[in-house]
Amino acid sequence: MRAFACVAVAGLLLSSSAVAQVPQAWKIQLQCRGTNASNIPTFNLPAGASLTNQTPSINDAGQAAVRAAFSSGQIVDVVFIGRDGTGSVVVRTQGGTGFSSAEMDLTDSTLLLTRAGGSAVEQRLLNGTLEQSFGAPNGESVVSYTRSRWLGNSVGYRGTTAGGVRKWIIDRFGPTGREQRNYLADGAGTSFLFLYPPTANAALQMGGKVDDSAGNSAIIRMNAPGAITTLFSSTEPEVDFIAGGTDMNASGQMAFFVRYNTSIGTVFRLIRGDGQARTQIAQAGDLGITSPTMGNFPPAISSSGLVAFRARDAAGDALYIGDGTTLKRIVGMNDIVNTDLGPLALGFNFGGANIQAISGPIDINTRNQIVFCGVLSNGSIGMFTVSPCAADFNGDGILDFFDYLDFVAAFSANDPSADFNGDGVIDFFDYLDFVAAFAEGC
Ligand SMILES: [Ca+2]
Ligand SMILES: [Ca+2]
Repeated sequence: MRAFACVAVAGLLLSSSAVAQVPQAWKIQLQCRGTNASNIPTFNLPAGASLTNQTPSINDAGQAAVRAAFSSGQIVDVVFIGRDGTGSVVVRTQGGTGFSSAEMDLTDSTLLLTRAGGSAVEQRLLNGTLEQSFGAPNGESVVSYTRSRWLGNSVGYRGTTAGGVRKWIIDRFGPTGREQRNYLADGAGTSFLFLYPPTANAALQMGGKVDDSAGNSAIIRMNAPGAITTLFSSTEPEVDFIAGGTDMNASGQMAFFVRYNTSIGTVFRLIRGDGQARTQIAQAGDLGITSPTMGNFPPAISSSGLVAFRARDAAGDALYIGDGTTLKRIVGMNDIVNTDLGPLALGFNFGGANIQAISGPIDINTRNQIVFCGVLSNGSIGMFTVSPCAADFNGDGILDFFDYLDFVAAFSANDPSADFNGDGVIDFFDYLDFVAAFAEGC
C-alpha cells in the first residue's frame, strides 16, 4: 500500500525545510450530491440540483460549501454548506442574478460569494445572512470582480475597470467607506501586459501569474502595494509555459504548474516556492501521471505546505497530494466510494472520449482536508471531503490492530506522538480520542 514516489528533483530546484508528512490513509465522505436524471434523487440538495463544473471550498473547521445550479424551474442556484455527511442550503436565488461558482470562498466565519458576471462580491455569515456587498461605485472604478478571497476582515480580488484595466486589490469597508489598496495594475503605462486572477492570504499578501510587456511571464508575490517578489520566471532554462492557476497559503508559499521543453520532451512540473526555497512536488510520469492535462486545474496548498492537485493517469482523473518527498494518489477513476446510494465507482462516460471522475477544481484547508466534486458511475456528481486518517497511527496506509498497539506503546512511553488531540498534554483523553477514531475507521 505504500506509494513512495521517487521524485527526481532537477538541479535548479532546491529543497525547502521539512513539511508535514503526507498521510497514506484517507477518509472520504459524501457531503451532498446532485442529479443528472429524473430517476436519480439528490442527496442533501433540492430536487433537480446539479453540481456540474462547480468549485467547492472547505474551511478549517472542515465545513465544505458548493453551489448547485438548476437547468429549469424558478430557482437559479443554491449554496450548500455541510460536514460529516449532513448540511443544508444556506442561500437560494429565485429569479435575478445567481452566483458564480468559481468565485466562492468559505472560511470559518464567512461565506464569500460573487454574483454571476462578477458585478458584486457578497460577504455573508455561514447561515447565509448578507453582511456587506462590494460593488460599484468604488474609488478604483472596479466593475467586475474575479477570484475573490476572504482575508479575515477584507476581500482580495482581481478587479477589472470599465476601461478594461485589471488590478489586484485588497478591499474593505472602513469607518468612512470603501478602503481599497491597489497592489498592481496592468495595461498602458505599466510593466505588465496582463494580470491573472490572484491568490491572497490573511497576511494581505497577494500572488499569481503575470505577463510582462517584454513577452515573459512570472509567478510573483506581493507583501504590499509595489513590493514584488518573483518566485518563478519564464526566462529560466527550458521553461515553455507557466499555468495561470495558482494557490498561496498563510505563510506566503505558493504552488503552480510549469511546462518544460526538455531534451526528453515536454513535461509538466508542480512546484512549491516562497521566493527563497523551491521544491518540486510532482512531475508528469510520477505515479503514472500523464503530462498533457497536468496544469488544467489550479493546485491547492495547505498551511503545512502539502499540495493537492488534480491530474490524470492511464485510468483517468485522480486526486493527488505531495510534499516534495512523498506523492500520494488519494482517489480517482474506478475507485469505489461510499454514497447515499451505496458503494459506487468514480467515473462516467459523458459521451465520446469524455470520461470524467472529478468535476471542477479542488480546495484544501489547514488540516489538510480536501474537497472535490466526484463524478459517480451513475452520472451524478457529489461533493466529497477527504480527510487524513489519524487512526492510521503508524502511517502505513492500512488501519489495523498494529496501529492500536503502536499507539499504546507510544502512549505508555509518553512519546509526543501520543498527544492525539494535539493539546500539548498526553493524558487519558488522548487514549479515548484515539480509540474513538480507531473504532470509527476510515
Ligand atoms: Ca496503519
Ligand atoms: Ca493530548
